[in-house]
This record gives sequence, structure tokens and C-alpha cells, in this order.
Amino acid sequence: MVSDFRKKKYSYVFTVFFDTNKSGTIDKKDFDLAKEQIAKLRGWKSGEPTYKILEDTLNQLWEGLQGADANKDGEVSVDEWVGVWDSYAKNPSGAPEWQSLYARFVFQLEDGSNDGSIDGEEFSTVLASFGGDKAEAVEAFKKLAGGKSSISWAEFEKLFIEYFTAEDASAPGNFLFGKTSY
Ligand SMILES: [Ca+2]
Ligand SMILES: [Ca+2]
Ligand SMILES: [Ca+2]
Repeated sequence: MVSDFRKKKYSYVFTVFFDTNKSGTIDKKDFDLAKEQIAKLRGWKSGEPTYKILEDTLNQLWEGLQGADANKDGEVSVDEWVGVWDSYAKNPSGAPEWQSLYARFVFQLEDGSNDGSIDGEEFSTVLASFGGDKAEAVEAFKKLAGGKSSISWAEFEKLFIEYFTAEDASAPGNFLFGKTSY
């Protein structure tokens, strides 16, 4: 049984970051659109190595995510999505590879300066590019980082697990996707 709180968190990531064309389900088209959005944000052009890495990573994520398509209709519905993250919450270390790939992908995407840590500006810029509220993301980062100016990959990794597993509304990981309340 998935609690309402976790369901809201999972659904938020579904709607804002995965269902990029807002069709109500996730399929390959969402990944193609995400690729264009991210490439535009970073100024990466088709044919450049950075663009190729982005493309390969998104393809790997989509490939992995298809394991969530329980009824094999080529799309991942909200219910199917909630199901995979509920399984993740039960055993994060035994989760399918794409879920940890996704954590690394978000970290690297947000670390725009590529210095191994994410600061509030980097965080809020990326979240706003996906349609999130920038001011809210700045506030969320403060809670996420516990008052520090940046977070490392080791910290991010723990916060990522916390986002998808925590039932406690005050856990810092809840702020990982730039929202201050659910
Ligand atoms: Ca979609
Ligand atoms: Ca499906
Ligand atoms: Ca950085």
C-alpha cells in the first residue's frame, strides 16, 4: 500500500520531469522532448559529444523504464510509475539499474559547473527549465542542503533515496525536486 504522501511525490516527478509533453503517460516522445529541452538549456548541439552523451543516457533511461510498463502497451501510466517507485522504496539498493542511473543523471545535469557539487542557483535553474517555480526551488534547496551552500554527490545520493522512501514530511530529501510541500 503506497501512502498518499509518497504517491504525491512520485506523481510530481512523473508529471513535471517525465511526462514532458503532458499527455498523461510516459513514452519515447517524452524523452525526445526532454532531450531538446536539456540541450537548449545547456546550449548543446546535435553532433556534439555532450549531446550524444545526453542522448545515450536518455535512451538508457527509457529502455530501463520500459520494465515499468506492466501491461506492455508501450506507455508508462501513473499507476505503473507509482508501482515501480513503491518497489524501489521497499529495497532501494536492489532497484533496477535505471533508477540509480536516473539519480546520477539528475545530479550531473544540475551540476552545471561540473565541480562535483550542486548549489542553489544550479539547482533552481534546472528545475525551472522543466517548468518548476524558480523561487520555490530556491527555498526547497535551503531545506534540502540544511543551510549549506552546496550538496555533494554522496549527499545527493542519500537525499534521492530519501525522496522516494520517506514518509516523514520533514525529511530533507522531500525537497529534492524543488517543491517545498506536497
Ligand atoms: Ca507523455
Ligand atoms: Ca503501460
Ligand atoms: Ca556545481
